[in-house]
Amino acid sequence: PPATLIGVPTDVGAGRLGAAMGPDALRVAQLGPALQRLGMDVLDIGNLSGPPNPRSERDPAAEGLRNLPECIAWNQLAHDAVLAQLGLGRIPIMLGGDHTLATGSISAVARHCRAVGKRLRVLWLDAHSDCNIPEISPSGNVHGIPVASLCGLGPVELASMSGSVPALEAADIRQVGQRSVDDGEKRMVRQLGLEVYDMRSIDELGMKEVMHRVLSGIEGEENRDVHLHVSFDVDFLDPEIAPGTGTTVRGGPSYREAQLCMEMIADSGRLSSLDIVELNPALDIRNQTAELVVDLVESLFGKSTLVRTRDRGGR
Ligand code: DIR
Ligand code: MN
Ligand code: MN
Ligand code: MN
Repeated sequence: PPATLIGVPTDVGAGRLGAAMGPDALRVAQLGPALQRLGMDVLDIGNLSGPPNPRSERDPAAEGLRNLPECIAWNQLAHDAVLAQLGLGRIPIMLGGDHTLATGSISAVARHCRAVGKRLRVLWLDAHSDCNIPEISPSGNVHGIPVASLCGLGPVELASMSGSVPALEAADIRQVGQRSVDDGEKRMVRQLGLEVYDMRSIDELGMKEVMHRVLSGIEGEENRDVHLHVSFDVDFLDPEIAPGTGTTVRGGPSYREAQLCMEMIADSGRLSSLDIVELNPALDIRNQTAELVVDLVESLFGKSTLVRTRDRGGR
């Protein structure tokens, strides 16, 4: 399938500076050529150009959400770029940039699905739940609210970006890997009815069973009308293997668990759009996190050690 790399160099939604350098770190780590080696047609359209970050990370938290106008502008740019690529029949791959951009990208995906009659499933791979709203956010950072925005809550400019509020139903989302959820956010997870496979679920069930559940109802011929979007926050990964991100939380998926997660998504055959977010080269060690992400994204697009049959033993 043809894919398009879209650089979204923004850190206006994050508490720390540096995620704006993420797109170039992924290019230095050879994301495009790696996907081409898998036989994919890959086009890199470069970076979107949006408003700069008006504040330093030492500024005190503003009233309400930090940099909201800039976040809205970046999301609109991401939305428009993703919608255009989907219209061309290509898989948009967002090179972030902080996680605020997912409101724009997924709003475009939701709009596209509505237009062409596809069902949407979103996998949210993240140490966090990202369903804060302005009233409960302890940080005021917009990268902590995209799930709530997509579910119709919070600033209307973000909540309405898909052309309909809410952009999607909480039932369309599956979250995997959570281990840091703010107090008010815990209530929001329940209120929205989000299906969350936190680290305890992964410990108890194993990554294989978690991914089996998360992908249920989208695999097979009868589900060819499903558009699967993966929103991959790099802090999903254990910080021992992925230090290059702004809000690390210990106790995340290991290298092998992350590989299995990606391989099982690839096996579903439904992956149709992707966000890679929160990579922060200023915090990385010799680009190792970017290189790890490229390795995992290769698996996400079907790289595997052996040629495997459709019947994946034990399922
Ligand atoms: C925190 C951190 N819950 C917040 N969120 C992050 O700022 O709302 N999400 N880092 O990925
Ligand atoms: Mn996130
Ligand atoms: Mn996160
Ligand atoms: Mn089954």
